Amino acid sequence: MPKMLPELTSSPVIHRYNGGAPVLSAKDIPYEATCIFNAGVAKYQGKYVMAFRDDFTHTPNTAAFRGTVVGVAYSDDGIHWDVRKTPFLTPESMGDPDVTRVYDPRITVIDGKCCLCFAVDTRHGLRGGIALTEDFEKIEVMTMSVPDNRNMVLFPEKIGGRYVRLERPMPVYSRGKDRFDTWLSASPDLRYWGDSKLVLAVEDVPFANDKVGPGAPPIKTKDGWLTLFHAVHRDESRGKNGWEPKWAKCYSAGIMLLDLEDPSKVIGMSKAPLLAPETPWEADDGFRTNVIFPGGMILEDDGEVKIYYGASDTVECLATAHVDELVALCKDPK
Ligand code: M1P
Repeated sequence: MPKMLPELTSSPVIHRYNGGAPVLSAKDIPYEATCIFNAGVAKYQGKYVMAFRDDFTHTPNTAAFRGTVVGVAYSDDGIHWDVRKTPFLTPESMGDPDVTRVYDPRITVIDGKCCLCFAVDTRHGLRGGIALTEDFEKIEVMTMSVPDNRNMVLFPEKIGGRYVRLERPMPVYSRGKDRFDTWLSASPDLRYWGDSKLVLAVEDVPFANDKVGPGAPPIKTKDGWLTLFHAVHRDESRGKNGWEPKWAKCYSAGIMLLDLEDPSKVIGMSKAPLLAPETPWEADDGFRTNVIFPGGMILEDDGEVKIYYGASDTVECLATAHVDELVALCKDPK
């Protein structure tokens, strides 16, 4: 039986932009769109850039999705977005007939180069992809993992001379169904990955009983790599929560600090969620309610951290906190 938890709440250090109202949703998209969520966001070439997931269906409020694409939007302030007129990534644009879906993009700028991580469904399993792009029109795929693996995020600089990524492999036989942990791998060139190490296991997180996976690309602080993760709690008594007959999971965002030189070492972690589903967009309306899925984290010059997250697999929202308060949460032993 899954461990039962009281309803989760967000940390008091979190401020939701505009009371939690979305910064991007289907009404903003100039092509077919039903659910806009799980975006990656970065500052690139003087603007904020967002790559977002778009799941579309002809019939609102049903889970009968017809397809998924990744779109792109630009912003001067990280709040108001101009959406490019055509999608960026589609299954067809991946150039591999085995690919059926591409989604959940993350963006990391490394040495001025824009690196994307994304999940790829194929007819032979779920793969994690990493690609370079200069213009968010063309991509150069650097690597595709073996199945099943996804939720990859890249650190924004080489560590010990190597690129480093966090990832969430999905070992269904050996670990028990849907019990997945966060791992780390390193690469000399973004193509060849290895030296894999376990970083964070489900049982290390008091508010998860199902799986934990990487959120946004980490940001560097003097105390360590500040890192968001998604934490999933399953409770079969939850029943209908959204458009499906049953949805028993609750996704919240956790935060931890990883060692600057060896980021496989967790050196601090908040014992409570940073962001838990509370507002109507997060807990009441949408495809799968009770889902917070963080994918973007930007440190501003004044210490504000912008945190972008998908809410209820339906809209994209923004919350902020001060970097010192986030670090303090990770160091608090309570
Ligand atoms: O519906 C919640 C999430 O479900 C999937 O994630 P996971 O790998 O945890 O099963 C993904 O489709 C994710 O995008 C989605 O938010």
